[in-house]
Order: sequence, then C-alpha cells, then structure tokens
Amino acid sequence: MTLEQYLANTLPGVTDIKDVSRAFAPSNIALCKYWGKRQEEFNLPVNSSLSISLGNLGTETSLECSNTDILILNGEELDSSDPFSTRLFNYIDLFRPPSIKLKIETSNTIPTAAGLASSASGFAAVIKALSDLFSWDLSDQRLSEYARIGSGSACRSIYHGFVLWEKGEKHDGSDSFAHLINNSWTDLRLAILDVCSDKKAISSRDAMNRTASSSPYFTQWSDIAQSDLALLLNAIEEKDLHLLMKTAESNAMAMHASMMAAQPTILYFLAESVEMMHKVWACRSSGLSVYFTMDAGPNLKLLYHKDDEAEVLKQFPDAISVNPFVT
Ligand code: 2P0
Repeated sequence: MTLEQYLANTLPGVTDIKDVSRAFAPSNIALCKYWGKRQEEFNLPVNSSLSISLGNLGTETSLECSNTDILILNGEELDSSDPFSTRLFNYIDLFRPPSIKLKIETSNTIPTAAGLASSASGFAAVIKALSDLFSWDLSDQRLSEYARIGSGSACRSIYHGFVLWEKGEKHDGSDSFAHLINNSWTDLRLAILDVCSDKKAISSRDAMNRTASSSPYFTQWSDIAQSDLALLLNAIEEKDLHLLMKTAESNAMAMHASMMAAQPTILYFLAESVEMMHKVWACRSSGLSVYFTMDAGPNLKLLYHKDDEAEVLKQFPDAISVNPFVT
C-alpha cells in the first residue's frame, strides 16, 4: 500500500474548516533510541523506542487559512525554497485539500541555547493543529501515526511523560504508534549540556539509513535496543531510577557504536562531548548519581534524581535543567 492510499483510507473528509487553530507539542528525549527503519516512506522503525517528553519545552504552532502559503519560524518568515519549508508543506499537502492555503506560525519554546530544536515536536504540533483546523478530533493514536509520517520520533511528541513507540509489524504502519506508559513517577530530571549548536554534518535521517545499510553492528544494535527496552519498562514499573539512567546511557553508547562502524563512519562526538562524558563518570565515581544520553549530535543530556539537581548544576553550571513533568 502506498502512503497516499493509506491516507485516503484513514483520513476523515474536510467539511468544517475553522479560521484558525493552535497546538503545542513537547520535545522528547529517547531513553531507548529509534535508530534504523524497516520502511522509509512511512518511517517504520526496526526497533521500538521509549522517550520522556520535555514538559513545556517544545513547539507551538498556529494555522490560519490564507490566500497563499506562508511559514513563520520563530518570528521570521521563511522563503518557500527553504528546505524546512519545503519539507513541512510537502507533509501538510498529504492532509489538506489542495485549495486550502495556510499561514503557519511556529515557534520553539525550548531555549535556542539548548541546541535542541527538533523536527519531532514540530511535526507533532502541526498535525495536532491540522486536526483541530479541520475539526477532525483525531484520537491520540491516530495523531501519533500521522506525526510519524512527518518524522519518526514525532509520534512520541503527541504525549507528555514516558512514551513507548511500538515498532509494529504491518506494512502500512497502522500498528506503529506511540502511547503513554505509567506517568505517576516523577523523580527523573534532565539537563541539557550544549556542546555545539552548529548544523550537523549529516542529518539523523541520513545517518540512521547509512548505519542500517552499512554497519556490521546494526543487527546487534537492534537486539540491544530490544533488551534495553525491557529493562527500561521494568525500571519504570519498579521505580528504579538507577536502572533507568544506567540503561539509557548504555543504550545511547550502543547506538553511537553502531554508527561509528558504518561506512563511511559517523561520529557525532566532539572533543568536548567526550570531556563531558568523563566528567559525568568522575562525578559518579565520587558518589553523584548522574548519567547521560546523547542523540544524533554532540550535546549531552544529563539524567539524575530531582534531589540531586543542585549538586548536578554545581558540577555542570552551563547545563539547562528541565523538569519533564511540568506542563
Ligand atoms: C530518537 N533520533 O529516538 C533518535 C535518537 C536521533 C537519535 O529519532 O527520518 O528525525 O524523520 O524518522 O525522527 C531522529 O530521527 O528521523 C531520532 P526521521 P528522526 O530520538
């Protein structure tokens, strides 16, 4: 089945269009990473993944019917040839009647200094706003499926708290969506260590495809992801923060190991990333329970118990702390 056929079968009709709609979606950080696709058109993953959303840090998007398509990102109008604009409107074209033109205003509530502006919250916010604009009232499951089509990790940004993206088995992705898991445990805190916010040399999309197609460790990575996910779900169930943080750190390192073995190699670590890792490990040796995770970039995200926040920020004064449970 093609993407167009799948959408034709599942999208409600457009009968009632509001003038304006607004939506917010949080950024998310994976504790068990999504890395590798089994199908590209629908962004279907090889492995299930688990994330924590970043509370009130994410993307706010408003849509307004207009005579022509306009995209304003963080207060500045983007040229229609801008790659982000092209990608976003190509996505929106899948869902809107061709006669509908939109003025889109989208802004990130995450501090730019955190270097975390991600496509995940952007696509999640836009599909929520489209659902509202067309009075579709889509379920969270459907929103998550549709967000995934924009960007895989966007399917997790539909929710707050701990979120599990089930990889699913079907060709049309109808069983590949995210859902909430136990949300009543709020001890975890994060802090973002911005090592470098420059545009990366290789996008995460290209990097994961290259890893899947050329890394001899890719099969091991997906086996590790599966066993790490079980450990993380157990850690959440048992409220075992140490197990959660330890597993998240080793999962991130396993993902990076799989990409380092790709051809040509992919290395997102900068010298300062490695320096910060050693600092985290030194803190642990001296009794401070702090761990890290890393995504497709050089920045570290520290993980720790809320009671350790003051000490973590003393050790890492430039870190930007996030309470993922404040919404
Ligand atoms: C994650 N990342 O689980 C992993 C960890 C980056 C490292 O999901 O091609 O931008 O749009 O589906 O969602 C980044 O990948 O990729 C990502 P596409 P996406 O958060």
